[in-house]
Amino acid sequence: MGLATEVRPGDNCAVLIFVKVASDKHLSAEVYHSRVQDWLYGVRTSAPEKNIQKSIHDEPITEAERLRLVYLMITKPKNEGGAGITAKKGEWENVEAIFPLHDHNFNKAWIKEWTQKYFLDIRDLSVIRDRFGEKIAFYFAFLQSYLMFLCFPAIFGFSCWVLFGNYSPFYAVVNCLWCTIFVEYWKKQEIDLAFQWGVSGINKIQHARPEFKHEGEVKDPITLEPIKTYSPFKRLSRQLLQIPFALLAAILLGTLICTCFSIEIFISEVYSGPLKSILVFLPTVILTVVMPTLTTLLTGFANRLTDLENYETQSAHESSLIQKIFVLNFITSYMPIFLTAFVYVPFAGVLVPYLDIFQLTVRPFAENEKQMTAPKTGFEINPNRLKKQVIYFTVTAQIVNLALEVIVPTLKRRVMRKIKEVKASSASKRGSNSAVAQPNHKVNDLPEEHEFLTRVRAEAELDTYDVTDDLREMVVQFGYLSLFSVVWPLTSVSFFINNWVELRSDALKITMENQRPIPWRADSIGPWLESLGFLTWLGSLTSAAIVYLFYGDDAPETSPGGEARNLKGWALLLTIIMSEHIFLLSRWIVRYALSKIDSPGLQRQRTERYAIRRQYLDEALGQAEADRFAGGGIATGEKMDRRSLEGENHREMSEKEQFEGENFPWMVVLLLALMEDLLTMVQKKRDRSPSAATAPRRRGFGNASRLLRRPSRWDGVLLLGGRRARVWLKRRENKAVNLE
Ligand SMILES: [Ca+2]
Repeated sequence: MGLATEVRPGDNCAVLIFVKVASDKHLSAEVYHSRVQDWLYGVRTSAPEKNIQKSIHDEPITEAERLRLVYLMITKPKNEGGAGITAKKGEWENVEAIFPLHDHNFNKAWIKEWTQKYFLDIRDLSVIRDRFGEKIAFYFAFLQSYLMFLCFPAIFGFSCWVLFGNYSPFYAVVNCLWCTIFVEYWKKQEIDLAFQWGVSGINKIQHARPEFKHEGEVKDPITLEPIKTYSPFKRLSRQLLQIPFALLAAILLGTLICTCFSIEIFISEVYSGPLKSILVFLPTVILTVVMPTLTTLLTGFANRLTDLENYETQSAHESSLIQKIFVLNFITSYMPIFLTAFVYVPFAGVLVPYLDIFQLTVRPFAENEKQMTAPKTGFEINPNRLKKQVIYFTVTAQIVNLALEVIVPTLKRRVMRKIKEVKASSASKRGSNSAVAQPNHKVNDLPEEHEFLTRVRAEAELDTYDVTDDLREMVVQFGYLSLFSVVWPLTSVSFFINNWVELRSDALKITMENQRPIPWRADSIGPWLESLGFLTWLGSLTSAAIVYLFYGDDAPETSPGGEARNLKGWALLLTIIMSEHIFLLSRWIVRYALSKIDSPGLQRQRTERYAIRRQYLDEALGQAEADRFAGGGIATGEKMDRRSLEGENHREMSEKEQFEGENFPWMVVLLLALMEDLLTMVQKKRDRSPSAATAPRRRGFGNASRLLRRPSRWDGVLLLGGRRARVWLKRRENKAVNLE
């Protein structure tokens, strides 16, 4: 395979196998091969240099590229030229993990640099890209853009909070608009970064899933290679299982949340017996114990379901899993607030008396009946509950998350290491009579290797890093901003501070808490973009509903004041629908406005395309003619929007549009003349240099042949040769055009 290996003992009877590429030449060949593949799949606009050495010299191999290719060499199936090692699966189940090693000097410098600056710029991002791959770089780019975008709502939210208080309609409108602008901006930014990093359309290069089970094999009609197939109907029927899965998750999690919720209300607002101060924490305890267990269970179930769907490629598998994870997170994160806002506050007066069922459970604690029954007439809804809950989720929960993410794993690791040291020392004390005693590395290691090996053994103990978790965290957080921040406008201030820390703590997490991740490539943040769009849309509905329900709590005559008896269903519905339509309209406007803005990635793309056109035309027509064609007509077709970036179709379309119109006979003449010019020039050129014959010929016809795709009325004309066309035109006595 071209890989060199070294073997050393690891901890716990494990073996460490160090792998590297046997020679620089081999690595260059692999990198070159991958770059050519990128070009063939249209990921790169220009082909790499013919000479391998020169190509590598002009565009040095990044560390991410090298690590990724080595990883692929180890894991690719044997028929694709890899070693076919699949960790923990099949005949390789004894392989625990395959991971690259951290570059500690770089990590230290990197973290130090970050602590000294406030915001990251594009250069910092490209450093991440070169080290950890585009997939992780996209996460940091997203987090960075999100952080920058939070500046405005943080300031605006603060002033709104001071001036208008909570539930301000003005804040709701601006916030909703701001979320829309952010999502649309990020969509554009994502495309732009993909171009700058040369990964646009990377999804076309798929990595096969080793776990994929095929049903049959067919031959590809073009390449004649065997393709493994799986019945799409079977997959669809399994994908449909997602619906009962989502329902099941909603019911399970919903029941849990509802139960805890009602217990909490019962205890805090109805019950007045003994132990009240302790019992108040009961729902929190139930939630913290049962919720993670249930979530883990359901996530495992989602994993199994996605495995069952049996996708051919890694990316399809991943995006299907992400959709399920989003559904789970949506329920666990937002359901409590939804319940408070849309069930408890409007309907509590109706529902609370039914909470009497909990009397049975608290009966042993109560001294007399009076303490357990609700004072039905005097019951009052606690309007602060919603605000308290939002504050809990946007401040407390964020801090807890941060602690769970960074501090707890560090402590855990420290404790584990301590335990291991104690064990090892006691084992060595017991001496040689203990057969299972660990081999003492300190004795066996070569002195010059000892430090390095200790480091590697420590890294082998670490967890693997999954960027999906971090992205999920941010998307869920964005959801609170878009859905509920109208309840408490300071939400974005809290998020701004949290994310500033998050940006650094996540960098720290990758470098210290986890094994170095495989630097995968990606051209976006994946299906999370759709989740963001969905949350923004939903935000336009919930914000409107919340404002309608709660605005002007101080003046009950003018608003429904959040109580069921004052609610008018039709008015609520109208508010929501109006707000949604305004949202759709403003999203359209934002999209249109953003499509007019140029960006560095697009410029680079355009420059590259122009250079390619120039090169071809130069070869075909010579300097002067190339000047004429390379700019001119074609460039007007290059309006930069999403469509044109996603394919070449747009240019063709706009060229077609150019030839539409009443004066088409004139156009025909011009084009036929042009074609003939080209033909003669190509002919001359071919006579002079036989080697350049094929390329210019194809290129020379390029412009004209596209016209052939026009409707049938053109065919008659174009089938004629140049001379006969002239005769035909003369017959029509079109004297206005001078053909000679
Ligand atoms: Ca994080």
